[in-house]
Order: sequence, then C-alpha cells, then structure tokens
Amino acid sequence: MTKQWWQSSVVYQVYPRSYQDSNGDGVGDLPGITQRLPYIKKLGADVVWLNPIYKSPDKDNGYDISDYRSIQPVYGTMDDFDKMLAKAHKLNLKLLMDLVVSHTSDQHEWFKQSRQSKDNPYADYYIWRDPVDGHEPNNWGSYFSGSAWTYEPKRGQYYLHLFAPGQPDLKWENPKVREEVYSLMRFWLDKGIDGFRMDVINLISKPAGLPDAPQPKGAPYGNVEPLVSDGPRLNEFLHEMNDKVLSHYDIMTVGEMPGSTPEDAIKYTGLKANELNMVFQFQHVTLSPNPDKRLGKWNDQPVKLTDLKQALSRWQTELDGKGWNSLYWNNHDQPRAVSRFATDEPKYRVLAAKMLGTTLHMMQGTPYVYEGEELGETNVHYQKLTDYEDIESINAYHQFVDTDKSVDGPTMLKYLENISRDNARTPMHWDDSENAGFTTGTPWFALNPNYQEINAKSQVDDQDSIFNYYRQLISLRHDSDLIVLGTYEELDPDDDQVFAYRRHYNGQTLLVISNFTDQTITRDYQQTQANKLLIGNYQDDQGTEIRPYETKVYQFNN
Ligand code: TEU
Repeated sequence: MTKQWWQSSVVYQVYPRSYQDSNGDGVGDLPGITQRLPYIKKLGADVVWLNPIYKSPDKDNGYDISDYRSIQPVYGTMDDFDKMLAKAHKLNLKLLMDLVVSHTSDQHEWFKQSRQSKDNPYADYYIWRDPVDGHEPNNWGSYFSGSAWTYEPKRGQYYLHLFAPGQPDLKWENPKVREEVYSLMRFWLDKGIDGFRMDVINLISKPAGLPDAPQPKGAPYGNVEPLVSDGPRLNEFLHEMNDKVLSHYDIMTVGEMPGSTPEDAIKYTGLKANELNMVFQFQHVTLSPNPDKRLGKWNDQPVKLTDLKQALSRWQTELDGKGWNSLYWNNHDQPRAVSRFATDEPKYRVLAAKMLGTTLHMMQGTPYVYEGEELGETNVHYQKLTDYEDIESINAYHQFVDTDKSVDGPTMLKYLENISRDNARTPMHWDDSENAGFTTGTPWFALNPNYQEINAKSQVDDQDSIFNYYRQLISLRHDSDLIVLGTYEELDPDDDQVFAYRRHYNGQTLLVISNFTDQTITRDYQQTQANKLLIGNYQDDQGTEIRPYETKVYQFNN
C-alpha cells in the first residue's frame, strides 16, 4: 500500500475549553484557537483534533451533545468555526472533529421525544427495557459509577447509559439512527473538515439479550466493558459507515476503542478492512489497575516499565503490515505523561519529557501530542475533592468512599491525584503572566500553579526546550520512511530500566534507547557502529554509557 498522508502526519489535540480564551469569559473558544494555530504549525503538527465543540449541557464537558449541527455558544458561532477552519487550511493544517455518536445528551430532541412514550417517531432511537422484578434490567455499572440504567416513569421503562444518566446510549441496531448519524457526519465533512476521532465507537454494538456482566466480589455492579466492547455487529456498522460516508472523502479516521485488542484493531483498521484508519487502544494506559477489582483504574501505583514495553511492543508487532497504530501518552482522559510514565521531579522533568517523546515518536504509527505535552506540563497534584471538576472523578470518590465504603477519603484522594482526568484539563500555559495568558478573566478551572516555570513563551525560542525537541522529532518523521514505515524489533524485553528497540526499512536501521530511570547505566547495542546520532536529550553522546532519563536515536545504513 502506498504511504497515506495520515501515516506520516502528527496530530495535535486541542481541549477547546482550556486552550485560549479570546473574550475574557474564562473559557477557551474558537477565536482563541484560531489565534493559536500558528503556534501549532510552528511545532510542525499536520492535523488538529478538537474535542467536542457542539451544543451541550456540559455534564461531561461536551461529550453529551444536544445539537450536532450547532456550536456550543461559549465557544463561539458557526462563523467563528468557518474562520478557524479556513485559517487552519491556509496554514496547511487539517482539522479532525470529535464524533460522539455512541450516545447523545438527554437534552437532545431525539431523547426528549423518545422518553415521552413508546410510540413516538424516536421511541426506538435509544435502548429501553422493562424493569425486571421491579429493578434495573441487568447488573451493568456505568463508567461514571452507579447503575448504567435510569428509570423513566413516563415510559415505565429503564434506559441504558454506559456513562452518565445525561448520556443515553443510541440504539445503533435501528437503521434510522445510523442514517441520522451519517447525515450529521456529511454536514461537517461537506463543510471541509478532514476527518473524525470517534468517541467509544467500539461500544455501539450491544450484545444480544444484554446479559449480566462479570461482577467483582463486593462490587455493587458488573464491569460492563468486556461485554460491550467490540460487539457482534461492530464490523457491519463501521463497514456501512465507510461505504455510505467515509469512503466518499479524503479524510482521516481514528476510533477510540477501550478494551480492544490488536486482533480487534486489525478487523477495523486492516489495510483492506475499509472501515477506519487507526484506533486509540488502551492497553498501555490501563497497566496499573487497583488490586482491589472493585476500584478499577483508581490507584497510585507507578507503571512497571516491563509492562509498558510489553504493551507497546505487542501493538507494534501485531499491527505491523496488517493495521495502523495511533501513538499517544496522554489526552484529556489521562494524567500528564511525564508524571505518569517518568518523573515530574524538577531535576529530571525536561530530560524525562524528551525521553518519552522520543520513545513514542520513533515508533510505527500516527503520533498524537496533547496540548501542553510539548512543554512537559505535569499533573496538578490537587489535595482536596473540591479542587476536582470531572464527573468521573467526583462520582468515583462518592461511590467508593461514601456509598461502598471500599476505600477511605485520603487514599481515594491519592488515587485521584495520580490518575484523574482533571490532571490534563487545566488551562494551557502560554506565558508567565496572570492565568498564563490563557484568559484575562477568571479561568473556568484553576491553572496548574507551575505555569510560571512551564510555559510556551519560555520555550518556543529556546533551542534546548521540550517544545523544540518535539519539533525536531516531528521533523524527523516527516523526512523518514524508516520512521514511518519501518518494522519494529524490541530489544531486551526483561530490562526494567531501559526501553530499547530497532526499526528496519530498506537497508536502514534505527536504534532507539531510552533510560526510564535516574541511574547511569551501561548497555551495548553496538551503537558505536552507527552511521549517525539522529537525536538525543544530552548535549553529547557517551556511547554505551546511558545517563539518567537519557534517550538517543542512532541510524545505521546497513
Ligand atoms: O472516553 C471513553 C472512555 O473509555 C473514558 O471513560 C476512559 O475510559 C476513562 O475516562 C479513562 O479514565 C470517551 C471520552 O474521551 C471521554 O472524555 C468521555 O467522558 C467518554 O468517552 C464518554 O463520552
């Protein structure tokens, strides 16, 4: 297959509410993003992915959409959108929108009508079930704590919501629902956008009969993900979407697929699958679940390097030549990369951020840079529950501490500090002025206080900054089929200090060495025979000696 533009592209993710406020209301907006597009271009990114900007009651920060064809007023107008898209294209930046069609908001007109009765035109757009023995139809728990079912007295039935009650799941088995989705997709594609990131798209096909889910001992509900991810008709739905919509445009698509395996991903992104281009997989960001299965992802354990290597290497080798990876350390749902996978200790943070960037960007796949990652932004280290604003974090605290009493408050606050989505959602650090240049008003969410030390203004013109290191990584990818298309070979899987791998393509080899520790160690990968050192995060190269958080990339012309 010839190299596709989305294979050699780098995507920059913008969380609109936290990126740049242009009118002083404390919330990021579209004119603010437009103003900052030259910054993204300077980094070298090719594509911008925007989290949802559609009309929404904001119960889940925009992932509960009430009108797919209008802009959330706080972000601006459709005219502001058109101007932003035009500016992006003028800068040769492509734009991905976030397609959230596994569920809508409960304020969407479809659901407002569907809940009224069993015989209105929208009655069958959602998943309704009669009570069983006066209770919920099964034991499914919501991703946001509590039951995945809510009772609607007007219908005498429960409706399914895998996330919040304000996010009712659409019934994709209904062809009318699918046609509605295809129509809204065409609306945005005909405006000229360049593709979609598809929210939890592998949850749209539900298992027949909606059977009970496996329920950890002592947990109030069943863990729904193994049951609802990659359902029986998913391939059929994605194939139809491609046939009716996607294949008619030169676009890029990435499906968010919690719980998917490489085998699943090959079904959807296979070079002949005619479905999606790539997926966001979750194996490397779910490596340290709590030993108490009732608590799921909430933990304060560090990620073991050998586990991280196994996860990333598995996806590299199993998709090679069969599908396509997305490459990411963090996004709006994950804590900050340098805090989670390396260290945000001031002494090593810059080295560690560059090391993580190298480790990921030299792999096969399309890299995604989350706003602020290019600056080495860190977790925010909140200390009290009232600091948090994310529905997932707040609900989890009340579920586990107050309702189930499965963990005490201080321990749960440690878990939130380590893994909460809020870590990634604090406003962007533009400079060291008040509110980091993000807003002249009161920011919707408190900034990470370290913006005086960590901000774009102090890095953009500093050749040794993380920003310019990422700029070099991106530039290397643009000029190298070895990086984009080369095969992957992991070295020393059991080494719990160094992540090393080789890439091979057309008689050339890349050797990538990353030290994930604060120790100086020695490793001989024949690097002294290399033709050149492509990039590294120290000013010099000590050959087989590898210093704390050191990373270096060699090229061999065989
Ligand atoms: O996230 C889906 C998802 O699986 C997340 O709930 C993720 O597993 C968890 O938050 C990680 O801790 C998507 C969106 O990215 C997320 O922002 C939304 O809240 C969610 O879907 C519902 O739309």
